[in-house]
Amino acid sequence: MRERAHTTISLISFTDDIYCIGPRRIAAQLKRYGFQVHLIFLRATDFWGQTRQRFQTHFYNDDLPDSVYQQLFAICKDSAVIGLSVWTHQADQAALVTRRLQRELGVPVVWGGIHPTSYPEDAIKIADGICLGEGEISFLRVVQAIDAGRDFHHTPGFWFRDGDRIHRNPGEKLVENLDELPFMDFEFEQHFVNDQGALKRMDLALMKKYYGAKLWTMFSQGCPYKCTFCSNDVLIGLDSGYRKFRRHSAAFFVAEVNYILGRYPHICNVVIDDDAFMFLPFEIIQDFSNTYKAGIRIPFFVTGVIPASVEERKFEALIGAGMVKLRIGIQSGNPRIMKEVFVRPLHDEKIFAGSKIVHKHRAKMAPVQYDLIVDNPWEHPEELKDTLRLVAGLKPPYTFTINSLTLLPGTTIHEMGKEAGFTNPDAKITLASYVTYMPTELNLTLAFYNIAPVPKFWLRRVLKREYGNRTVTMKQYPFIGALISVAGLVKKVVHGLMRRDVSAIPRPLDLWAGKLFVRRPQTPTSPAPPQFEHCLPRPTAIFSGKPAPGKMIGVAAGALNSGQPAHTELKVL
Ligand code: B12
Ligand code: SF4
Repeated sequence: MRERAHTTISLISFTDDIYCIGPRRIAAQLKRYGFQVHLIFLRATDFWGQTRQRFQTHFYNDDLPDSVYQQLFAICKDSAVIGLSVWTHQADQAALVTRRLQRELGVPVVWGGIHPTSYPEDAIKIADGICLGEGEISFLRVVQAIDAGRDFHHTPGFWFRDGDRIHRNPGEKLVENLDELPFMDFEFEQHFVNDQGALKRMDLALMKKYYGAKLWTMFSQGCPYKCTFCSNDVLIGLDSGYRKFRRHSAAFFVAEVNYILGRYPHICNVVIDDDAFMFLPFEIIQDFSNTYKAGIRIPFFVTGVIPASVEERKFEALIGAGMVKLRIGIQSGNPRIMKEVFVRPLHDEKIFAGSKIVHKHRAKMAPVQYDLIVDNPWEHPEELKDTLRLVAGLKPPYTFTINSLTLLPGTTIHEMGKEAGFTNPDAKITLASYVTYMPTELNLTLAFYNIAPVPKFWLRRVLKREYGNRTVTMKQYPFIGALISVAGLVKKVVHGLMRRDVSAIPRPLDLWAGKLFVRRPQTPTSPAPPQFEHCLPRPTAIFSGKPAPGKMIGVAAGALNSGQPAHTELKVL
């Protein structure tokens, strides 16, 4: 490994939070090989931004003010390549930023993330190159080639535009053992955040404001299913290896979380956002639980619970280790929709079993969060009533996330929608496409369960009533919808706090809630165990400009687990 303290890469994220597991991993990987990385959170939102978003029904892909562009150019000006991490609802903004960067700086601007992976033919029209699938290895190869002055257009895992030609290179091999990756980059000295219209260098105060109190991470990647609406459908189409479980060891997971907790004393919840965590074999979950309990001791939330994977002994092991919340994907209670439209098994008996286990442990657990999908153009209201029947049979306490079905380009359901005439090429995908469901009587009755079980007389009335052909033709009640959303949110927050779960609370209020209700124990300040020392972030220079070879330069490196920056010296080769 050669030190290359002088070559800089800028990475830009468009998410409104700054959790960003993918960009942080890519940044850490490049730093590991001695490159300087600027990580820029271009669209981070503060408390008011998040609050507005919850109640907004229209989102606009507005451009950035010119002052932000000037700051962005100043940060990126010495970069050898600029990488943007793009999701589908961010694609228009990413296109505007890409064009400005290309015009102003004249360096390759590449896209990675789920959008270019799902919709490469569209993305390559704008970006100079796109990364399909995971980028830790392939992007490193591109950067190394650019740095060495070699041709990078044939790098596996990437497509590149080269004049009129497009090089569609084969895929890169997936990283089998996730422990080979470095810890996520949490060294904020070279991170920048859009703080209400000004790009500022990150510091602890800004980290608190935009990251908040929950650490968003993953233990495993992969899912055995291939639901037609999910991005896994795209990934598995790209490489069947995405179906396979790949994971960290429990020891790696604990060492990485402790490295982050050591730097950020305000974090008080861990969110494990795997696709299918509960599908891991019991022995692995047990080892995870024992290692977590011994090493971390703060509450955690598991999001990836597919009903088929519900097993009491797995739940019990995790609850014993500090799991305070879980999220189960139901999606629909109708067998035809599940089988023919979503292509996903319906295991209602497992859902009921899961709800019973959580009910049994309700003194330790926040209400279980179930995911549902509505506004499905293939679903007749009579079929949506099956979802209502299923929900009515669940044991409280619970909450629901009701998503509006979004036909994402690249997925099988998008193709099905095209054939059925349900897609509109002119309609933009924005955040509202997912979160703003139609306030119809059936949807609102489902949403009411967020507050309390629906009274029997109302349930009987709704189940008996004829709603015509398609859900979207039902009468709408937007005001009642807003009231139900607010009441549901209040319930989520209050119940969560009682169980030391701050996941429903917007940043930075979660910090205060965490201080009062979670009271995180002291994190050991020892460095990572010897077997993971190589995963710790490498020191990075925080100067701009090119030092002469052979010169010793001062660098700030996050002092491992001390929460303080330390100074070491790095020789420029
Ligand atoms: C964690 C997560 C969240 C978290 C954290 C978000 C964050 N800022 O990181 C939260 C809960 C906040 C979230 C919210 C939402 N999410 Co989300 N989320 C995920 C999840 C489960 C994991 C993402 C992740 O970190 N993966 C692990 C990393 C390692 O992979 P990665 O990010 O893809 O990055 C790799 C590659 O893509 C590539 N790469 C990424 N960036 C770059 C950049 C460059 C330059 C290069 C070269 C490579 C590269 O290399 C990376 C490392 O291998 C994914 C599903 C999934 N399994 O990926 C959905 C997913 C990203 N979410 C999705 C959606 C739709 C949403 C919501 C709209 C849901 C909703 N109903 O509200 C919101 C949007 C929030 C907002 N306001 O914008 C969709 C996006 C679909 C799409 N086509 O855009 C996904 C794919 C789930 C799905 N439906 O299939 N989400
Ligand atoms: S089970 Fe969940 S993560 Fe897996 S393919 Fe289906 S929606 Fe995606």
